[in-house]
Amino acid sequence: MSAPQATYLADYRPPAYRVTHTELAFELDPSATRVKAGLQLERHPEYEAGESLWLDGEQLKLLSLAIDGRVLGEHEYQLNEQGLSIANVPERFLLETEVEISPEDNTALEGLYRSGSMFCTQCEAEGFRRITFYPDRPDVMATFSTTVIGDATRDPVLLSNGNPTQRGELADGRHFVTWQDPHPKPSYLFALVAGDLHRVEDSFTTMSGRKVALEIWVEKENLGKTDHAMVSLKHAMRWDEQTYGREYDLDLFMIVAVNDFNMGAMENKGLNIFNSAAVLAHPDTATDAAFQRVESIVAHEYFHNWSGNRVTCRDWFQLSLKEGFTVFRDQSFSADMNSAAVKRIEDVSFFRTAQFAEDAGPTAHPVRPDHYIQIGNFYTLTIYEKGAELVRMLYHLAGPEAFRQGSDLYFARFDGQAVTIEDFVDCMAEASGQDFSQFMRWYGQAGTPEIDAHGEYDYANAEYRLILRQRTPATPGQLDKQALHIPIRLGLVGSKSGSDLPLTLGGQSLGSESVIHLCDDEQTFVFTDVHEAPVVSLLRGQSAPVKLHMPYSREDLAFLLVNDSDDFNRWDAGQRLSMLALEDLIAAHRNGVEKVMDSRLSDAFRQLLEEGSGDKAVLAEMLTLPSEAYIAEQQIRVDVDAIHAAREFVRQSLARELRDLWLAVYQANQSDEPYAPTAQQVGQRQLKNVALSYLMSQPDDGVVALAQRQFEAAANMTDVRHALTLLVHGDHEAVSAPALKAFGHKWAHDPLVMDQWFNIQVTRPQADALDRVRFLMEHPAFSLTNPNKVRALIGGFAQNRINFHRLDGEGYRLVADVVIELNRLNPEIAARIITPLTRWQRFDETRQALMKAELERIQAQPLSANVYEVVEMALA
Ligand code: B3K
Ligand code: ZN
Repeated sequence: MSAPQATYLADYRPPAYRVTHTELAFELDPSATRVKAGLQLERHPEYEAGESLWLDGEQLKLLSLAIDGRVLGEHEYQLNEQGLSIANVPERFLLETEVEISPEDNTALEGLYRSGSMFCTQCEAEGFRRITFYPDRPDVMATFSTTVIGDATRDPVLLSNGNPTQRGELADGRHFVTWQDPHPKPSYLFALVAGDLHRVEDSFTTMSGRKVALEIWVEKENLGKTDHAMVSLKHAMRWDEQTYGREYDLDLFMIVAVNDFNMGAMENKGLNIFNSAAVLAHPDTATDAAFQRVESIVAHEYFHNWSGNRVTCRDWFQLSLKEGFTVFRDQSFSADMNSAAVKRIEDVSFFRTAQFAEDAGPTAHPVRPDHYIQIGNFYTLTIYEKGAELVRMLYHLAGPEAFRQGSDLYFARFDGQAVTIEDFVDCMAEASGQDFSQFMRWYGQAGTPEIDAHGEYDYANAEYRLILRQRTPATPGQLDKQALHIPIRLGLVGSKSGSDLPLTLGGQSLGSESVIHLCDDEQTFVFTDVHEAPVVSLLRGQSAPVKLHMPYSREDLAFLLVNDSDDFNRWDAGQRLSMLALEDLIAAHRNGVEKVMDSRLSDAFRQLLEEGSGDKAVLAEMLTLPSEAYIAEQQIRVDVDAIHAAREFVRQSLARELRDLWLAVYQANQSDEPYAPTAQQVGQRQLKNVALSYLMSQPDDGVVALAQRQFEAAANMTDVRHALTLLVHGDHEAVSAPALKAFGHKWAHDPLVMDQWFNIQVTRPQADALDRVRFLMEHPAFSLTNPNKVRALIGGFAQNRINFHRLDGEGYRLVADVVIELNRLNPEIAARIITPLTRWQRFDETRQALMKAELERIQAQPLSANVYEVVEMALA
């Protein structure tokens, strides 16, 4: 096998031929689907006559090929594994092809495939080339007309993009529907779904008074689980009108739920296809977190209709143009629908853990990479989450009004076009009158910038000097980094008054909170007229995706935890205070010294519990310790065992010392209100369950009985699952074994609940977790071809830090075995499941050697381009 080739941003050239219109006809059959395509092609003015035509095509059986009605002989074109080239083509012509494909053999879940008895598609990024020969690149935008022919009994429902214009019966029990999509789109937004589906209908009246039909299509047994997605969709449609002035543009918007799906969902024009886990929700089967995920993903895909579909990417290097912007949009939407502070805390703790780790590892890449082997590997946290942080910084730099003007300009200027990240940022610069040229470096430079901060208060002159230094660590292929434009939102909190002091900088009054701009390697900011010793509250709301090093004392942190006017920074102060205590305990564990709990941390927690707080969800977040993964991210050399031991020690100390308070909180937050996923209810459940977690880390019979009662009596999955998890993750076999069994029995028919059942078992800290994974892989509800199952069981296990990192290497071996198996079946999922192994350099020598050996074992196999690329990067 020859090594897969890289594609470079610098090599971009416009397509030689554009498609102005595409006519498709599918004759569906599980093993032999026929696809006829008619493409109206036209030479791009930049190219000379005689330029040959290239069409992408993979795993297609070519049956016929004609130009302007004339069938081409075999010598008139060249066919290889990647596609088809034709040398002498006219300036404008009709190309007709017919191919055969086999959906049932498609386990990669890209192109046209089967999920259960349905036919469905996934074309982003390069799946359309597995359906027909086509210039499968986002800068080729065409109108589509699609006729789907299926068996009337097997496929009563036949869907594609746009509006249905014709339907009818055919001979042999077949029928057809023709769909017209009037909006020019790239091939990656094409979709087709067929099967025995049932619809839930609603409608939405747009701001200009047009009535849009809304349909959610599911398999019959899921008909009761669509309400939340429908409500979320209508909220998202209204929000996009109010916030961005964007109105929906077809008469019909459809969502389909599919069980086998590589990602969360896909924004195909007018026909979004969803992983069933990202659209179905019912209080009995889905947790609060799942409800919130449905709301945000439904919104995300809907928002793509403008940020991605109407205005799309010129090439896949610009992926963050649509993803970063759309994540920012869905985050803002969720913040408006729920508690904004909690949403920010959740998003930041996620990206500080997972995206920072990616940016510090061997697969680190810029938000706009300059090369890739498999674009499917670049749907990453960096493209999505860091990309969203860059848009968030632009939003704050421009200010809300100019940002809105910039986005209006962007949508108006580039509607129907495929554009670049510069085009977007230029609109923001134009609308705000600001210069974002230095800011653009964020898109080209990988790695998380680190800021070393230091403050001095000069009492005599009433001055506070803040010294900031920035550095971005070297990343693979990028050794030297340039200074970035880093906006830092801050306040000075009076150490006596506990309130924000007025800020004066360079003689200018800035109010009680401001943003300073760190653009050089080092800068000093002198605040004058500071008449009280301040504690600086830096990087409020995580105003930039950076690591901030500030030598806060524990007293300062305890002070900010109580007094900061910014909820996010109160939470962050608590996290920092916990980290200081944890670092001491990690050192003690390593040195074999007795562990002593930091009383300042217990006091801070006691104060939080006694005072309560307006927002229960914020309080719950403040009472939650940094995760083991986050703690690991703060260490140069990760000590898996010491981290686990230290964190457990803190949890148990807090449980013991504050037992009565936890119990009081647990009892005060019971409720018999009917379930609703409102911010208020979610916060209350979260707080109650945090209290139960602490109680269960120092359990007695009474506490175990509480958890057992919650498991048995709760009327919603959030509480049931939480109680079951605590029972299974503790040593309460006598209670947990029957509970687990009863749960598995009760929900055996529901794949999404069984995923949770798998996940709970393989994330338990006990040493038998690995045996359970092996055992559960044989369970009838498990399947290696279903990505949700693989994520729940194998992905879940890889998050189980102490067991995945077992010193006998068996955890690594198990994951590598699965990668090798999945490499054949589903390369995209294989390349994702391998991620934890790629972080080998962060661990001790023994673990490094074990992880590396597994990567080398994978490398020695015949590999898909996806897995090949990741393994090469990891071992480079
Ligand atoms: N745009 C899709 C990504 C699908 C890519 C799969 N290889 C999901 C989303 O971001 O909305
Ligand atoms: Zn997206």
